Amino acid sequence: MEQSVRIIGAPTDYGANRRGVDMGPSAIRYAGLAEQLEAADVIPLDVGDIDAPRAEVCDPDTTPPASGNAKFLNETEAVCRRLADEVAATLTEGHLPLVLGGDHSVAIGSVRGSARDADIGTVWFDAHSDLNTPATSPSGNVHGMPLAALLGIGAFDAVEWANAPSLREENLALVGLRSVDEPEKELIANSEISVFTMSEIDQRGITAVTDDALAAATDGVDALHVSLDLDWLDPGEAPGVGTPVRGGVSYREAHAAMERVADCGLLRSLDLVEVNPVLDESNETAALATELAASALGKRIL
Ligand code: Z70
Ligand code: MN
Ligand code: MN
Ligand code: MN
Repeated sequence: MEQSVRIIGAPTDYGANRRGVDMGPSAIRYAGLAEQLEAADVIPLDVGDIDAPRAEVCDPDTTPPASGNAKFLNETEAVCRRLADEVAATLTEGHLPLVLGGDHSVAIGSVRGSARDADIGTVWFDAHSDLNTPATSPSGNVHGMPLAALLGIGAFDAVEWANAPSLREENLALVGLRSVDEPEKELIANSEISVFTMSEIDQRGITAVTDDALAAATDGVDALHVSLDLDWLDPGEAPGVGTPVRGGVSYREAHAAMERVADCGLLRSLDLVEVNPVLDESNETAALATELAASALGKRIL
């Protein structure tokens, strides 16, 4: 039976410090997502975008978390609740959810939705570790916090809408790190999270590193969620992202990693986030996102 993929747009930008990632879903569709998925022999279904409020009509101040700063947290909660329901319903109906961000805070919803009826592991392809809490965040931007939210760290302890209680640190792997804040380093050192920096990719190669990340994430679970922040790639390949960081993976490394994701055979749900068409060149970052989704879903050269 052919795999069907349901495209779910989550057009948020208030989790990031730059405007424009709310246009990610449109840009990724316009770049030819449906055609790329067909080339991967999957059936594309599109439910459009979930409701997300415009930043202009929102108040960045939220009911303060226990301590610290988390801008637009009320809006983030509303969108992530909707997205988790949509992702869970998509899986119940037998389709693979493909979530288009939006800023990376939407992954709180997609991971929670994917984890609702299965034990999952997660591989996070990102320049950043996204493990800040409202108390440690240098920016107050929630797109730097989704993993702390899902793991229930700091002010996110026992916050029902944000936590994925079945996601174990041991089944979380971060790949491609090169911008990690000091409190995040400390948190990682005291955790069971598997981390693979750009240095390790340089030394061991993308295939060996990705295979180790997949092995850790899928050990003892049923299925895999992959969250792909396009700032994982080098800005030379992917200029259209909210927070470019030099020294990222190349076009070929990114495809090689996504091909390993497909080969592992356990992919349950996928995010493509942080595409910023305002900063892009001829929509090339969105186009790259469609290609990488196709590779993760099994598209091959021959
Ligand atoms: C920084 C913070 C971040 C994405 C930037 C940056 C986090 N660690 N995440 N871009 N996708 O503000 O927490
Ligand atoms: Mn991120
Ligand atoms: Mn279980
Ligand atoms: Mn990032």
